[in-house]
Amino acid sequence: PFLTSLLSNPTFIEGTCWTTFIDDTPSLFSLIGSQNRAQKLLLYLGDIAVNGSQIKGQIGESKFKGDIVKPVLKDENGEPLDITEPCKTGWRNIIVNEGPEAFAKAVRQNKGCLLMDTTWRDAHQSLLATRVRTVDLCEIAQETSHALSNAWALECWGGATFDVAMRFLYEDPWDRLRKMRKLVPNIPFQMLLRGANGVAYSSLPDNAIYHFCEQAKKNGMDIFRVFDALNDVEQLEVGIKAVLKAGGVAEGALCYSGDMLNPKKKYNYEYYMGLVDKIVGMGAHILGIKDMAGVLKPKAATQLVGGIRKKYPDLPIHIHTHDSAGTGVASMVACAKAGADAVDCATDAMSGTTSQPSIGAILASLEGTEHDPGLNAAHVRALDQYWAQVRMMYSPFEAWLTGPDPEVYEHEIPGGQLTNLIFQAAQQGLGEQWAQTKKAYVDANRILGDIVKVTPTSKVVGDLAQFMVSNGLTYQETIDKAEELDFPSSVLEFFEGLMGQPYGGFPEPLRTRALRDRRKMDKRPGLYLDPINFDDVRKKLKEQYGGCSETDVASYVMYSKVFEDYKTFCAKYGDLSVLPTRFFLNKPEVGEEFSVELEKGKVLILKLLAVGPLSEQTGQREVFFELNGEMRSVAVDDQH
Ligand code: 3PY
Ligand code: ZN
Repeated sequence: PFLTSLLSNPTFIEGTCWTTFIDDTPSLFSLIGSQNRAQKLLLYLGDIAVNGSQIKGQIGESKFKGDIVKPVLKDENGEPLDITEPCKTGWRNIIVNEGPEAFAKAVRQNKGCLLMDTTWRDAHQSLLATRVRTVDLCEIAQETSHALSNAWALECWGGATFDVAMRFLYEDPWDRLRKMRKLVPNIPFQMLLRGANGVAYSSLPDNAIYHFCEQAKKNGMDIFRVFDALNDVEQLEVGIKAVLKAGGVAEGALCYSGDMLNPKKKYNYEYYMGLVDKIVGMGAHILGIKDMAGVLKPKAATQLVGGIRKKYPDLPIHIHTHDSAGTGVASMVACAKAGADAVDCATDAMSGTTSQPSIGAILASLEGTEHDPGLNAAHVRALDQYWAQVRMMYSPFEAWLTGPDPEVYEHEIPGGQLTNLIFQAAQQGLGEQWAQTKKAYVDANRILGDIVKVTPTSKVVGDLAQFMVSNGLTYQETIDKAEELDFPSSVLEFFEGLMGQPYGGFPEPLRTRALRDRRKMDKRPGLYLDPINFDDVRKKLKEQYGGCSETDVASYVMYSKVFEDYKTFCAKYGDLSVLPTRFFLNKPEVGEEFSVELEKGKVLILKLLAVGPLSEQTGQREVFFELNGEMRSVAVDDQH
């Protein structure tokens, strides 16, 4: 290819080239680069053609096979809206031009209750195992920038999306953030930060959290919802301080658990109000209430939001919930009426059950009231037409939940985890075991001291529940035999104190019995960890990969092994984020033509021609493609 490129170069043909010609003509190499990329892409497509998709968690093929039809936004005269450029008006302008405090002030002055759309993060994390890819977000980004221009924010990053992007989708999460930002300059972006855990599952050194927030802010993030899975304020403070230092909008969130109106439950109104005081004292710009399991009923919501509003008239309040029990819309409407400034919801096709409540239903419920969110319902519906198709495309990751789970008030399993556990039970064909797991989850939570359950502590409870079911252990037996049992590692890490300190302390003597001679930390874990030496990390990555960006450094610090595996995958298959999802997840039909835009203006027209016979000697098959009109082939190991 290099020779072809050289021989067809006009300067070379003219004969006017001189000795620096090769150095001065980088396009020669870019051609080789794209030829290489094309070959790597064919290798991936060939692999799928022979072996099927290898994406973890995928069951079968997509139910949606055609091309996605893009919606058309119409103006008030029914004419198509010009969306060739992203919309320029929106709440982000205040954050960018005047800063976080001005944003907090402005949203307090706003009359209606604003909406945050979680479709780009929590909705797909809760319904589709976090598998929605960057291309599918970017494809609707420009329309979204217009349709949701008056939204509080798009929740689009952080939580599980960070590691899943690299781990299962072979994408760079930072690249996703930059691409989305370019297409949506007007709506604030919000992310989920797990306090001192960053976007990981246990604590990191403090300087890792500071570095991460600085990079997130620089690459386009605006609002950081910071929580700690045990509501441990010291852990929470690490995250809030890091966001403030980075110049972001800090939304300090309390995690709502149990039922504060039930006197038998551990977490009551006074407990939550105490947390609010501490969060405000840390300098958070916004107060978040994070109802991760969807157990905040309307009456409790009214009292809690009302109480906070009365005590802190200038504090913006933002509520997050899940619709697991089907009460999400009623609760969010109650929050709006009680004085919340913003509530969370998701596009209809990606809402309900373990996801957020429906945006359409909340809009209709608040329409014409003093809490009207100020969005164009027709435009919101237009976006939903797109998402209905995308959801079908990701059908291989569905847990096929059929309706609300009224038992959520008992087991308190967070939305995302509930889907995961159902998915696992269904995959193993263990319908009856699912009921057992839910019951064991309740027992496991009691054994651990009725803790707040959300990533990562929800995993501790889930792991203990599955451990009890698979070993046939009752509540009492688990406690009595603690000294002999080999508890799951997450349970031991929790007992060690690696996830912070639970409210009311660890259950004793269980903790001591389970830990045996392992350490016990009674202060926040960050105080025991050595700071990251960033220069060492930069040097290591440069040596290993010939170069590294500051966001690579942040990825490596958060998830070293996942980052290395991702780089190994890219070295083999290239950057697959440009491949349409249909062909990322499914084998192309023989003879069907499709295109992939490697980068702006570099489009490959592809066609699968045939899959060759199995070679007994090599165990491989040759797969034939047409690439921009030329025949190409790749040899693929047959894994059957
Ligand atoms: C996460 O931590 O990813 C969550 O969504 C918790 O609710
Ligand atoms: Zn959530």
